[in-house]
Amino acid sequence: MDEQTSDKPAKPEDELSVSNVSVQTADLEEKWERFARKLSRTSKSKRKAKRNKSIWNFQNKIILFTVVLFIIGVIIWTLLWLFIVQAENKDALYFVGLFRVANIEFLPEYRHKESREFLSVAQNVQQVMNLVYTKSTFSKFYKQSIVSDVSNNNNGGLLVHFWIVFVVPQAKGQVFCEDCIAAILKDSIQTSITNRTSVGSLQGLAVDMDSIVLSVGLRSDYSSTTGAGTNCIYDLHADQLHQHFPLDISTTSGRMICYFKLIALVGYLIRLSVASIHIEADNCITDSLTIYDSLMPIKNKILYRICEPTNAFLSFVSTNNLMLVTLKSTQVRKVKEFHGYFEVIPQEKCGKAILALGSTGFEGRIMSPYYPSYYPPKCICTWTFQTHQKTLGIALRFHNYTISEKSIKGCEHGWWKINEHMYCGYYIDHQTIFRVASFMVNIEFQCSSKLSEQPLLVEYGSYNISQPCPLGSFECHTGLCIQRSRRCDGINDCFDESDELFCDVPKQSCNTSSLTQHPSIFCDGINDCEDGQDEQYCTESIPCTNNTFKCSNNICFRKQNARCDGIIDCLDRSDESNCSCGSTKYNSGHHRIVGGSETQEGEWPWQVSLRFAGVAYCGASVISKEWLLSAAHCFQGNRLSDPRIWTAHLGMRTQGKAKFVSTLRRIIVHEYYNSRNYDYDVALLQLSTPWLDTMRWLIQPICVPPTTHRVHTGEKCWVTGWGQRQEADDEAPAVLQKAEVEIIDQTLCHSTYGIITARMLCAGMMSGKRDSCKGDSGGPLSCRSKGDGKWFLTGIVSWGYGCGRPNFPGVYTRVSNFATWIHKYVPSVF
Ligand code: 4AZ
Repeated sequence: MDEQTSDKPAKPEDELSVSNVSVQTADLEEKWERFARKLSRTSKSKRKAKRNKSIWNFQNKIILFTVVLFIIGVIIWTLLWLFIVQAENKDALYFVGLFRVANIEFLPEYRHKESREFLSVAQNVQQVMNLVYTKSTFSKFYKQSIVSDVSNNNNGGLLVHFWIVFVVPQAKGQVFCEDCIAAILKDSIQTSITNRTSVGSLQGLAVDMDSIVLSVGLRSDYSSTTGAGTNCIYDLHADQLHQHFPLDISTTSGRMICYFKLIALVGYLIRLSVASIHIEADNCITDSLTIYDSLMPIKNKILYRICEPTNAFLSFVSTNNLMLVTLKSTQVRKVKEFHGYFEVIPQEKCGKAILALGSTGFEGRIMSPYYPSYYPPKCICTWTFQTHQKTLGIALRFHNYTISEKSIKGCEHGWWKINEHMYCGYYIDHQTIFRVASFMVNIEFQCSSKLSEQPLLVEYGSYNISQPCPLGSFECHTGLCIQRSRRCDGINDCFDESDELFCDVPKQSCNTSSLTQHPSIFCDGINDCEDGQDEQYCTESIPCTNNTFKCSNNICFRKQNARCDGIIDCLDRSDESNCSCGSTKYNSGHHRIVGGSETQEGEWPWQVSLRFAGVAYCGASVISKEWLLSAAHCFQGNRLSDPRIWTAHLGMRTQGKAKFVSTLRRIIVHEYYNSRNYDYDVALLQLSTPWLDTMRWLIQPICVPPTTHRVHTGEKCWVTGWGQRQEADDEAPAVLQKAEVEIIDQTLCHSTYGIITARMLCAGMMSGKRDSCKGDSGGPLSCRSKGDGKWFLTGIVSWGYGCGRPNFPGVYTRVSNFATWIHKYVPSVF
């Protein structure tokens, strides 16, 4: 290479020097030739040396060195990124948990993380955990255990909170289940049979097996609680009984993540009271307040989560002398704040022996533990009742709660053992009475939910076993006693409509006073009175004439165009409600096809298809620019309740051709939804993006019926959806289907199905054929008002026995029952 370089024309200065010599005289030629050869040799070696010198000069050396250094840097960085950064960020799995160590006494020094005592006990536990996991099947992936808290507790010894970190290749992440990691710990504990306690030896540590709780943790929680991830972490020790320790936080910008660790005196509990909270309402996706029954954010120890702003006063009680409250907000745009306090309270024993005095009537109250606070899980209460006479039984009046016989499925909201019979409890929106025909009653109540539950209030008293309700009264299915005259009067006095079932009785004889007492039967389109006077003066003659407008409360207004003129004439605003809903450019009356048929574009502009993870799963109805109404059962389950996985497809006839698609911002499932019998099967969905006015030809809201809205047996309505066309048909149609169905008599439906609550209505054909089916759930049952032709969302597809089977009509959520509930979240709808 060097040689070659030397034969090439050299630099211009060298050439110049040789040509200068070549123009000398001829006698000197020989000398010159020798000299020239010598010179050439010398100049060649000189050039070679010079060139070598020019390559290895200082400047080049620096450049070369920098390049080499750069290449080495790139290689090291790539290796680092591949082996360390990637492993840490993407594949680190964090588990957070706790256990009780029975053979170490708590020292006050353990409160200080830098103290020798804390470091010593933490190291001891960490070494034990290292031994356990390095010997386990996951040893290859085990990285470390970190003890984050050591506290005293009401069961004695130490409560140790820890993190376990694994570094796992992405493909193997799935095998790391919480139960597997906890099982390794539990399996390592040597318990002796003679001991008969749950405490065993874990490498010398006396660990209480029953105390072990472990769940997957978040990286953000790990770095915040073990490192310097947040500066908002407080250890708050409370040692004064019943003193209110304020807890207030407010932030206006940035990302907020705060941890309040509340620790009470040993033997006592913590009660957290929430006075107000202002956070984003989106199912705890961006903002949340979480209350844990531990000092670390352990998912399995969550007592309650608040996901929306509230000014309602709520309080929660721990099961031990500690509690963790976390307040998180990932995007603080508006002011986020929390106001409340915590206090130390004594533990309460629940239950007692009660002698029911008096002959009949309610005379005392029993309550859930720590009433009126939400009661914590793991409660057991026992009450024993005795009446004075064997002819008297015990009556229990449950407030907003009911009990019914336990099925094979477990109870979600508490189970009750009453004189050896088992019942499950359910929260509902009215009171119920349960009677036990025995003068001696033993009641055991056990909490069955993992979360804290709404406080329970039960009145008790004795009743006459041979005649539970006073003479002349009717006993509702809810156990309530109502005057016999209130039976079949069109008003749901029993709360479960049992007073309005089997009413195929002669019509009432009405007088002026009965009409004024029950205004809803007046001018409702049904002849309730034998002489028909309740429907007599409703349209043409005085007091309501063609020239007047009839408000919902049956008061007529002397104005012809009172409806939707922007001026409120009726006291109940009924002249200005439902003004921009329930109209379509189509009249479905012209498209009736027996057994279901394809719809036209824009025919059902409120119909929505809900897709879960991209797959059509349920239906819904548009009720405003940003709200939809659907069925609660569509959102039952961990993933199904996450609004981020759903998309709503609006203005669509053929699947995949939606005019407008939006993700969901929020899912509000009715708080009393009962997954056992589909009671309260309703959910409100808020769109992330409201649909625009420009889409109104294909998207329109349907009217939500007011509470007073009555459905009439035999009335024709339409059910629509992309659900299965037949029970056995797995394939769903691409084009929206419609079927005309009729409202079935509630008594008939009740006789068929047994449990038809006041929140349900039946529609279909008793002969079968026309019905909703799987996939239609959450979609609308649309009924057209005879008066103004507007469409009302009378029902929501809920359940049924099969599809289109004779005598088994579809069961729908009775929407008019939820008008107030809807109004609470969507005031603009009415
Ligand atoms: C369902 O599984 C379903 N025939 C919906 C409606 C009916 C039955 C089942 C009523 O979504």
